[in-house]
Amino acid sequence: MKKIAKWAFPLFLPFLFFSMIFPVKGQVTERLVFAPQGEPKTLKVEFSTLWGFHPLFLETKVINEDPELVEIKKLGKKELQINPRRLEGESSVWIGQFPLWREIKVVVLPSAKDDDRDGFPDVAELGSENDRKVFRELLVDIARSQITHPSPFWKEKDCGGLLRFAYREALKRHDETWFETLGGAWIKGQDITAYHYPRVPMLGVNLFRIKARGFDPTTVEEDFSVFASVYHLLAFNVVPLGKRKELAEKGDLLFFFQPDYFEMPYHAMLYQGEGRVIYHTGPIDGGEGEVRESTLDSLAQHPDRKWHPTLANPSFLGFFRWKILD
Ligand SMILES: [Ca+2]
Repeated sequence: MKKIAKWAFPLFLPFLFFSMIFPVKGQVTERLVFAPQGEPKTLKVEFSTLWGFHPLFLETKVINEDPELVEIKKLGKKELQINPRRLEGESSVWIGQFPLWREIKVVVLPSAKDDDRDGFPDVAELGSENDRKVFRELLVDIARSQITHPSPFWKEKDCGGLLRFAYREALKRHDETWFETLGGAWIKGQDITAYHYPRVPMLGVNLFRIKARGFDPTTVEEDFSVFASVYHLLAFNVVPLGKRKELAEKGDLLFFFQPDYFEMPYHAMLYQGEGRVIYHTGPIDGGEGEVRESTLDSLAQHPDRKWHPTLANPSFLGFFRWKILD
């Protein structure tokens, strides 16, 4: 008996020590279901030792497999808050205390809400003032960068093509890879926070609406497209602001309708703010044309009156705002 005690005692101490440090039991909810932008959920994380209490010293580790789907905040030692963002989808969150890991399946249901009835799902619109500001600045900066550093990835060289390109690029995450693919010199820009192309809530890569009807999640593939002509941009992707320049902000658009140019009767320009515009000329004399900057004042002096951005010109349809900004 004495002999046993002799070797058991030195073993018992480390056992006691480790049994207070490492968990043998971990309990968390297995599945959480959210609506997009729904209320965050707080959940208890219960890890316990052989003795039934919370392990000493060890921190609870969290691995979030898809931070674009949900955000996670630690609230003290035993609680987590899971907050759905804007995307719909499924992922896993792993909660661990060495050597135990527990998986929580997280499901964020799609949201077909279109409260402002503009045909765009509200989750794909830019809800925060800061995101709208960042998007407007990126849109203009990206369009302007095409004057000096045309991107090899911009293929559709016309006025609508410039707008679609700048719009798509502005919604991306602007990391180093992005700068490289854009080509040329670039000052590091900001990102919008709501989501990042190509993971646009409900729409994915089909950014532009091409059909007139209310938002229907079952017909997204038919109603939205990666391509939209200038007519489609005008008809389904923007809201009118009127013809007075005081109503327009950086990143808004100007549209013209000139039925004489029967192949391309609609023309669009991007408003840079402070009376300046930027646009692609469309094909000129058999060439592909170019990106140009101008001002509302000099357009108003254009020899062809149909380009005058004035109240009196019926070919000038006015200023317009992207629906995701409205
Ligand atoms: Ca909407």
